[in-house]
Amino acid sequence: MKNWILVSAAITLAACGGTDGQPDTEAPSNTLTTPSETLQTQSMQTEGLMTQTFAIINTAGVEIGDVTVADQAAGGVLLNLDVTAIPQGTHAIHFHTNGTCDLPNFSSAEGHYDPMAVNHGFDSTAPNPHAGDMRNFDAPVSGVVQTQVLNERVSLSDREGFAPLFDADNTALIIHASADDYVSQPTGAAGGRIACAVIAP
Ligand SMILES: [Cu+2]
Repeated sequence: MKNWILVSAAITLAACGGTDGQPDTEAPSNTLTTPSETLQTQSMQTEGLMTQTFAIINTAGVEIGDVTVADQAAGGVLLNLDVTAIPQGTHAIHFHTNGTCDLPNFSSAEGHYDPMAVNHGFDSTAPNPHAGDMRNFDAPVSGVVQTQVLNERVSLSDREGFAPLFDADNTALIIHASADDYVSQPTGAAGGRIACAVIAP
């Protein structure tokens, strides 16, 4: 009995599709799938914010934690930093240009991610800061750091108006030995590079 109802419904839809000149075989499926496809598209746009976690290594190549990068609805990304063995003190953290963490000094990541070619630092002369610039964080005696860092200028999902972290050569997250003074060009006098994460899809 159920089969009969389904078959008869299909025949009815096919007949409807044929009346406006469209092929009988395509019209019914279009009619049935269009509403759900529309809903899925809207859902993807609403939930288009990406979140991804990346491993962080030290200069010996040992994994010391990770960073979860999450697109924010208002724009930019929020970093959830979860690392160990960071020397006590204040440390600079930036996105750098190349998505590589070659040992032993991560110089392969090159300079700060700066697609707009502006000045480094929040306290420097405008236009500033680099897309990859972020506020320093503090490490306690234990070396265990669980903190959040905001970057209002970049995106994971290539959103218009925000520098894409996943560009042609991707990017790298670098933690430095010292604090960023937010003024010195082009690095903030942040010292050596002590940890690195490849930021790539
Ligand atoms: Cu840096």
